[in-house]
Amino acid sequence: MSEKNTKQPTIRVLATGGTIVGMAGSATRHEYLPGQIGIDDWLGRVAEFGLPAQMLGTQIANIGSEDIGPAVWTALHGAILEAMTDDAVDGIVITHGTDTAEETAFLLDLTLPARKPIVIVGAMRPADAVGSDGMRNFVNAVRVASDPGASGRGVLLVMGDRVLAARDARKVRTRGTDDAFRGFPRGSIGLVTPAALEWFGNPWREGEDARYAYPTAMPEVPILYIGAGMTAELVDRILPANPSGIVVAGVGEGNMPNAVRERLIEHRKNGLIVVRASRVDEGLVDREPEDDPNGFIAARALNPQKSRVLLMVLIASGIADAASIQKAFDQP
Ligand code: DAS
Repeated sequence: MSEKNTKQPTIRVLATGGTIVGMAGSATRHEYLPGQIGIDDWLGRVAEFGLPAQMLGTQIANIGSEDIGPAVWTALHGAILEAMTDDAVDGIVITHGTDTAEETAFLLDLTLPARKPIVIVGAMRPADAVGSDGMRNFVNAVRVASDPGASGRGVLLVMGDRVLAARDARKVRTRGTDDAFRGFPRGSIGLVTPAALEWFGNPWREGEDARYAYPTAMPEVPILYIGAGMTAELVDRILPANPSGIVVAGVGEGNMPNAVRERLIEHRKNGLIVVRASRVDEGLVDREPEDDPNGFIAARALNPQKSRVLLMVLIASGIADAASIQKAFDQP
C-alpha cells in the first residue's frame, strides 16, 4: 500500500456549539444549555473511540444555532476555505445546532467549491442525556468526511444515520433522533453508521467552483408567513427600509390572499424581488402564468428559510433580473 493509502485522513473540526455539546446537568432533565463543551474536551471524548482519523479542532463559537448569523457564517466560511487549501486536510466537519443547520449548510453549499468533503452535524439530545445521539452523529460525520466519495457533492448534513445534501436537508421534527431531518426533493443520498457508509448515486458537482461569491454584506430579506385572512397592511409592516427582496411562505403551492398579492405587485414595480415559497413542508412551487406579468419568482423545491438564503446570496451578488434569479432557484 502506498504511504497515502495507509495514512489516516486528517479532519478539521469547526465547532459552533448547539445541543451536540449541550448539557442538562441530569440524564433525565428535558431542559439543557447548548454549547457547554469546548472543542478540546469534545475531541478528548471522541479519542476514546479510536477513530481511524486525525482530528484538528477549531472553536468558531459555542452558542445555540438560533443565534448564528453573518458573524459566525463569515468565520466558518473563512476557516473552511483555509482547510480547503491545506493539503494536509482531507475533510471538514462542522458541529452546529440543529435549529438553523439547514441555513448554514445551504449558505456554505452555495459559496464554497465542491472539492473536499464538508459535513455539518448536530444532535437532538444533549451530551449527558439518556440516549444522547450526538457522539454517534459525530462519529458518522467523521466517517463521511473521511471518505473521498463525499467530495463533489457540496455540503452534506449527517443526522440519524442519514446523509443529506445541503440543498435538500430540512429539520422536520422538534423531537426524536432518527427522523428529525429529512431530504426534499431528494431523500438520503447515503446511509452511514460508525461501521459502514453507503452512497446512493454519484457526486454531481465534482471539482465545481463556488456557485456564488460569499456575501460581504447580507441584505435583510424577510419571510412573510401567510395565514388565512391575512391583510395587505402586514406586507408594508414587515418590509425593512429600502427592501430588496421578500420570501412569501405561501399556503398550498405558494398562494396568498389577493389583497396581499396586489400589494406585493405594487412593491415589485418599485424593484422588490418577490419569491413565492410554500409553508407546506414538502412543497414544490412551480411557476404559474401570473408570475410573468407580476414579476414573481417560484421557489421550486426550496423551503422559505432556504429560499431566503439563496435570495440573500443572489442580491448580494448583484443578480437582480427575474430570469437569472429563477434559473438559480431551478438549479438542483
Ligand atoms: N440548541 C438548538 C440549536 O442550537 C437545538 C440543537 O442544537 O439541536 O440549534
